[in-house]
Amino acid sequence: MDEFNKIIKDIKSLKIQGATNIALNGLKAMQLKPDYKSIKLILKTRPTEPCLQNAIKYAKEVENPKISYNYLRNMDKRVENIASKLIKKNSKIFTHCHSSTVIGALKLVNVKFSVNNTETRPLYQGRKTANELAKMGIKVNHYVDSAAEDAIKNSNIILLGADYINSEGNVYNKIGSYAISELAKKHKTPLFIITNSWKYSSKKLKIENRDSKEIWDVANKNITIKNPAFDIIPNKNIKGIVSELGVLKPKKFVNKVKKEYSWIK
Ligand code: RUB
Repeated sequence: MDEFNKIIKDIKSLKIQGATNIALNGLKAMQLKPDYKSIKLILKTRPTEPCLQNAIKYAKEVENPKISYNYLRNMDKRVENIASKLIKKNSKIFTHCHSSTVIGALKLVNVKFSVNNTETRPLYQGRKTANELAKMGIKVNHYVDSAAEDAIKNSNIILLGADYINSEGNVYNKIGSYAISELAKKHKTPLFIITNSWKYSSKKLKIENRDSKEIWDVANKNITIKNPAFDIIPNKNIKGIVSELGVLKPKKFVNKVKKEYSWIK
């Protein structure tokens, strides 16, 4: 299999996952095959990913995927730097799934803290998060998804990534994020979204429904497996969106993105 098709396959299977990594690898694929049909194929890999869509749009505008790639990486470095400052000594941080931006921010924190995280069924991206943090010497308490309330009760801040932020400032992230945000509200635990602003889109994107086999390869006509990849965190459950534009309330974030990046539709 050539390198282009391997990237496509790895994004589709979630070997490459997380909005930022999907966009960066999408740009690598675009560099290999910049023709119209190949770009269409790249965009189709994960339909609920504005970061990929915006990164490709920018690459087309500047006629160079590498420039877009570097822009996105630098933007994420700025986000991580700002987010790392939210963490106080002995913080107990809750996170879900695997966000490279959240992990990048935690890498920069130089006070002691611990992490509570959920395994993230069906594909266990939470294990990836736990392993990466543990390798950095960070103590992790790892929970099944249904123990999210316990994990949140034992946390004093919640950091989640984002896949898509819509024009109301509602945030689409890995399935389970909505329930987490409701628990955050119930326990008065501040929830921050750590993200670059290319996750924004004013378009109405559908939530991707993934292969049922990821959950259970069962053959029974009376059982239908539902496998939505994401759900929606309402803006009112979000304390702040931390991006390269600063720490902002969701609606202010949207207004600022519209001003800074008028080409993002
Ligand atoms: C990953 C996920 C991450 C966001 C942000 O879902 O929900 O929180 O994509 O990631 P999936 P990042 O595993 O289905 O891709 O901060 O790396 O952009």
